[in-house]
Amino acid sequence: MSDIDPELDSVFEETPSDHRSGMVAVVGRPNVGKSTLINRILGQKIAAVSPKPQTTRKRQLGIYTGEHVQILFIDTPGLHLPRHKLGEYMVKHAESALKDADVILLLHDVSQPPDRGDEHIVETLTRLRGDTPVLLALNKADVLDADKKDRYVAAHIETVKPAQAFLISALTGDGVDLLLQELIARLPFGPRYYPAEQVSEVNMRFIAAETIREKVMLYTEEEIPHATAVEIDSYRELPDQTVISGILYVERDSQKGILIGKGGSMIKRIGMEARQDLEAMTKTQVHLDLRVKVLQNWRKDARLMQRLGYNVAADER
Ligand SMILES: Nc1nc2c(ncn2[C@@H]2O[C@H](COP(=O)(O)OP(=O)(O)OP(=O)(O)O)[C@@H](O)[C@H]2O)c(=O)[nH]1
Ligand SMILES: [Mg+2]
Repeated sequence: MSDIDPELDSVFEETPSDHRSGMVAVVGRPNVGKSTLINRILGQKIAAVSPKPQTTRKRQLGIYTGEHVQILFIDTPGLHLPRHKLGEYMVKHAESALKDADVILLLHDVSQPPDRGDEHIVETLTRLRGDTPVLLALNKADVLDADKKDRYVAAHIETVKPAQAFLISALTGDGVDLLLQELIARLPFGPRYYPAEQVSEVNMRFIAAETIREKVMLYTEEEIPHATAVEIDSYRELPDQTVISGILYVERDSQKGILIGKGGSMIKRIGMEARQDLEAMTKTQVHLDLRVKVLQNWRKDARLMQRLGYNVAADER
């Protein structure tokens, strides 16, 4: 057997000499729009998005390929002060991305003035970034009041002191092209690591689980979105249909009742919305069967977390 994968070899061969590539870690507080921005740049949805903080739970690769560039975006969980093992795991994942990056893209919500939380992020960056340049994207410009604009922009820039700052809206796309051009200019020359068509590294099982979890984040309240984990126990691709069965784990009996809803109304809604998204993604008919189970306090138990795909030991880098 040859050491060189002939397909991989041909991918590298096509790379022109002025080709740039590298890793951009997208970091910031929860809910600032990191996943929305990556979905926007890639032109398709690879990451779960919701109005609730702490939607993203682990690092996730998003691959942007142009004729002369390949950017490996790392979507990260929001940096926050953890209250349980899952939170610690999430922050660890975000922090590890900083160490691997060629460029750090820090997102702030510019519609709010900077506060103590933003300063905490800057302290984390100072501690971990080494010599890596930090670009600041001031996101949610679409909801920034005109009379506050100059003041808030200046205050955020003063807090971070980035190499460069950009006013953008991940939601509308305003300012995103300019930001992308600057990110590209800052990457080193290097090969195309992944085939041009590939936008992420995760498999359909993970995407199915995240799609279901996103609906839980969207439609449930208080602790439930954060206390839910999704496990796909069966994923079968038949000629023109996909049969998926998933288990939603919560931490307590009371949460189970709410997640199921009156007469099953909540779990039915989650299932229906997730099924529609998955049908669009797989371009097949999808049969989705969901059950809800209790795993007492799984967010505080490293072993249970590991079972649910939050593998603390193996993911540490
Ligand atoms: N108005 C406005 N809303 C935005 C913008 N970008 C993101 N949002 C909204 O902000 C919320 C959070 O977006 P996410 O992309 O999930 O944020 P995140 O930073 O990935 O959050 P975590 O994964 O929890 O850390 C969602 O409701 C988005 O629709 C923007 O540019 N303008
Ligand atoms: Mg996110």
